[in-house]
Amino acid sequence: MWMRGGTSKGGYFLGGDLPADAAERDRLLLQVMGSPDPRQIDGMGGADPLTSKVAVVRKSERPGVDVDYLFLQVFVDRAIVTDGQNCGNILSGVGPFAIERGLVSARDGSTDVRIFMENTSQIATATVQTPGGKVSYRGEARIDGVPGSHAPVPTVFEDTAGSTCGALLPTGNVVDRIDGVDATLIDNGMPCVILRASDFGLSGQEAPEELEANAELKARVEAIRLKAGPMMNLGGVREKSVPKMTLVSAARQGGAISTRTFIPHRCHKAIGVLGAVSVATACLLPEGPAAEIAHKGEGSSRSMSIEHPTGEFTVLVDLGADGSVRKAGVVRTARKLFDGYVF
Ligand code: NQM
Repeated sequence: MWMRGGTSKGGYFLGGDLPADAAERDRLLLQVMGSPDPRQIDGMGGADPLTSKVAVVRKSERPGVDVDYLFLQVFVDRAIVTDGQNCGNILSGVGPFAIERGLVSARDGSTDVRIFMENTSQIATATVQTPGGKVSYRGEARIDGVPGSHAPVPTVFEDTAGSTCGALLPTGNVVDRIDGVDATLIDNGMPCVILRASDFGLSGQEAPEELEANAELKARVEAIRLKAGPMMNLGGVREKSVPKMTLVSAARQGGAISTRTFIPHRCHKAIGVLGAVSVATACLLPEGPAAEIAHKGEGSSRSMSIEHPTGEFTVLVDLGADGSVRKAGVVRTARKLFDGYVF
């Protein structure tokens, strides 16, 4: 099934329909997407990392969990398929897909789907609109980066700290200095390196195309990323899609902060879901490139609006008594686009 999940798009497969052997599965998925090729002309991929994504879903045998979801990023111009990152946007289609395929029975009204995210061994709960026991994609929810309105898929994440890096702040520091610039190395669901846009001579309001055309900037950011990877317990990251590199500046639209994110080589048109959760968390640290300019709000439940190139992304965070983020909630939408065979 091909679905839009949040601001991303990809193929959703039942685990049993794909080869059990990972190398064989990856070879097949490269062919399905048409990779490696910058245009992905011979496959289903949309020539952008955000449209070259795969969800592998199966019924879960874990207690209290409905389905297991493995996310795979199929690189566009390289023959790489990686499970080294999670994806909260593609996650938004997993609940609807699981119901459509009969892995979860829907109730009349809305149905909570508990999803084990295999990439990070964590659980998300997504609420799918199911009037009359059938998935409905129609609704009034709007998310920036997607035209029109659709049924909301509210999703809650708990205990995402250190999802891939083992700790929220894998170096134990709130700020590290790499290549002469301050960086917050953080993982609250997605390994991210938070940098000041101004340290690269940028306003932070540049369009993604302008940033992608800036070869000197990309080389500097990649050099920092290659050093940050091992510091974040990710090992060598030359062939990995993490960490993501987020350049922050002061919010311009009344939000908490403004962002431009390299994921890691193309610049995101918006921001990833767990990427946004990690940035929101960085805003609430005692110091660092994000915390020093963020509008942090007040109280134990906060709405953090993360501005990005095509609008904003609101992350609702619940804080524990020590001020750390315990729970994060987001609203996404998803849409079934196509169901059939891919040759
Ligand atoms: O951070 C893009 C996306 C993502 C990932 C990326 C995502 C997340 O927008 O949870 O959603 O950073 O690779 O789909």
